Amino acid sequence: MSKHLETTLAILKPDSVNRHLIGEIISRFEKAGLYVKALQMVHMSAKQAGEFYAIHKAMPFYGELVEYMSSAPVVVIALQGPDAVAKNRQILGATNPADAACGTIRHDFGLSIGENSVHGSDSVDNAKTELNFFFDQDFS
Ligand code: IDP
Ligand code: MG
Repeated sequence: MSKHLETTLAILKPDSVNRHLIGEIISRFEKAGLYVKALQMVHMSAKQAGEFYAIHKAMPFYGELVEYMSSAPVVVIALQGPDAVAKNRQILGATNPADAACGTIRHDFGLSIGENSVHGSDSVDNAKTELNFFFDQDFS
């Protein structure tokens, strides 16, 4: 099957920004053929972070996640490329850095299951919703 040009959302989480890994992580995306279409730095309020992660509201880690994601600025990026949604998830690796494959961002930089360096949309539909959360632009 041919590849689809897609746009997905990546968020460089506070642990990335605080450890000065912005450049290194964006470089990994660019080397993998995912291009930065839009980018902004945001310090989310707890309300915003709670809305963004509303899908996890019932999970035991929800409170911790919202507190963490609103603790410091993050870098929000619209990444575009062939099969960008799956590609981004592949480059990220498993949610828990301890389970992530060698060479993935979470393996190489993640500190814990919560502080796992980068968010990536998990489907084309969710990517659209998540991009709309931060950007006015239409990427389709
Ligand atoms: P994903 O980011 O790989 O899609 P999700 O299951 O959607 O993983 O969880 C969203 C985020 O919530 C994770 O990236 C991580 O930061 C946090 N998280 C997930 N599970 C746990 C946990 O068990 N403890 C603390 N934080 C968690
Ligand atoms: Mg997820």
